[in-house]
Amino acid sequence: LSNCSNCNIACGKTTFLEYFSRTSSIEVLPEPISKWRNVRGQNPLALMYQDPVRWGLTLQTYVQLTMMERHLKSLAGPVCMMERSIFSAKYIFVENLYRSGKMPEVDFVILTEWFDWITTNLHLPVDLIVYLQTSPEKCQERQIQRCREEEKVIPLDYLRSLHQLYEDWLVHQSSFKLPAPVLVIPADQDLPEMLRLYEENRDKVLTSSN
Ligand code: DCP
Repeated sequence: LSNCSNCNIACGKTTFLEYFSRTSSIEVLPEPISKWRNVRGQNPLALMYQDPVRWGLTLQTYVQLTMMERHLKSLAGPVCMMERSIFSAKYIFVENLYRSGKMPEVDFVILTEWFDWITTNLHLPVDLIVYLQTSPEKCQERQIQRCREEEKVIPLDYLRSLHQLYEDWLVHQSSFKLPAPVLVIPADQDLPEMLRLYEENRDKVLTSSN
């Protein structure tokens, strides 16, 4: 059974997953970002940030494929956690490109056809969504600190739009259908406080997927 940790860019998903993989016996499937940065020598993540109108469809098609693979893999183990999901890829990142005028309608429609086919014809169950709720300002701070080359061009407004889409989907529950119940963990605090909060939520995080 599977859990998805979800949040804005650089909110601390990796720390969250590392914590639970270190302190419990669950299987963790990290976000396949290394593939998005290098698929047979190509870097669609960098291309998307350089020119989203031209390369948004390219990256998001590949994200959708790698996420689908992860969901199918998550069915193999007893308890499994993954970073993001095929749902957040579509409802947050693709939606944001489209709404901000950076994805042509025809690209959006084709991705939607693929997404609808996949989610209708394949069984991709999710048991719990863990939302690490961070302010866009905090995400920017963490993103600048980690200094990933492709992300140097991300403006605060981009993080704000993603944040709004996340809030509408997971907190107000007013936009898209939820594939699972949501556990919200506030995540603006520093590391020791975050680890304390993870521990406090341990049972909720682990038992909902048992
Ligand atoms: N991305 C995207 N479209 C998606 C999913 C992700 O454009 N459908 C981008 C956003 C980031 C990069 O991929 O630039 C990796 O995502 P995160 O930064 O959220 O992943 P991290 O591993 O860095 O997460 P965290 O910092 O929370 O540990």
